[in-house]
Amino acid sequence: LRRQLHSVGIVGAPFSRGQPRDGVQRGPDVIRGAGLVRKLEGQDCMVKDYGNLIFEEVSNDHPFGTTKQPRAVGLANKQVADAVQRVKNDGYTCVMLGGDHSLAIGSIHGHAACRPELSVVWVDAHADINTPLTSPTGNIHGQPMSYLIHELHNKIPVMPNFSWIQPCVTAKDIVYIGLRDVDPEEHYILKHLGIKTFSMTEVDSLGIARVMEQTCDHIFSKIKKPIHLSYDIDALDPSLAPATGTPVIGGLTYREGIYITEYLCQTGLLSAIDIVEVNPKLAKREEEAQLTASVAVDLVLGCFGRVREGSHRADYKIPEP
Ligand code: 5AB
Ligand code: MN
Ligand code: MN
Ligand code: MN
Repeated sequence: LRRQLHSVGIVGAPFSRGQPRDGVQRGPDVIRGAGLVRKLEGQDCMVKDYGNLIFEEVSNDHPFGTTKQPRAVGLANKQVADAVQRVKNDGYTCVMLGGDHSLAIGSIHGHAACRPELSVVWVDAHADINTPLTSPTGNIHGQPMSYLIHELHNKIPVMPNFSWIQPCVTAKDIVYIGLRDVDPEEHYILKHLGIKTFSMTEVDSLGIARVMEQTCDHIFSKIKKPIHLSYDIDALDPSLAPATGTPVIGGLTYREGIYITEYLCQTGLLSAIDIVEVNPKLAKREEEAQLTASVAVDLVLGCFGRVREGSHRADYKIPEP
């Protein structure tokens, strides 16, 4: 088996203002601390770590309607978009380590600036497609997709520090996997736009292998577009990923979670990846934080050629006595 070589550009986004819980800004450092770079290099990836972005405090960031901290979220996402664009222009597959899931706004926006024809695979317990006007919480981490979809453009109010955001994906180029906690308004939006979804019910009925076949049939129906994989760690069952802000029982198993990454890797079209919502501060014990971070690392490794059958270098020879 010949192993493909990958070049990986890592951007840390230590940001938490898209939701109320402290600690998710430590995600990038705990994921690195679980050996991300060393393990990627150990599977022959060429890795450049661009370090963490530095986000300024935003004062007087009062709610816009019910939407919380719009100025901080808008500004941070502009920085993420610029960083992702740079990583793509440097020729790497981009890995954005969050931080909360509001950061997908910037990550997908920056990616789309370099790859205008992309598809999005969103792996999450939640659909994160509330508009500012449907959101039951006002937390922007439950809204990122709504800002990015052309078909929702006329439903989005203009918010402070959001004016740079232009919709850049089409409803038919999006697939959801792992859904099990969708707000009624979000469910309407998903059905109304005809977005392809594989909730946990479909994962149960089809099995993850057929879910991934059908995912790729859907996103590659016409041309082979680059893939943006946005992976919320809460897609996984809370027994595997307890250190996260909005855990939901009944999630993906470790094997299903990893299978998604292995399958997308072998398409050769993975172009940018988000790993978000790892919050070590919400672990009940240190082991829970470690477990969540190490599972996050395994997801990234799966995206870059790790296969469970094992692998070897193309030039390997059995030593002779
Ligand atoms: B996450 C909820 N739908 O809009 C909302 O973790 C939860 O990035 C959003 O998927 C969960 O606040 C956001 C109730
Ligand atoms: Mn989620
Ligand atoms: Mn999410
Ligand atoms: Mn969450």
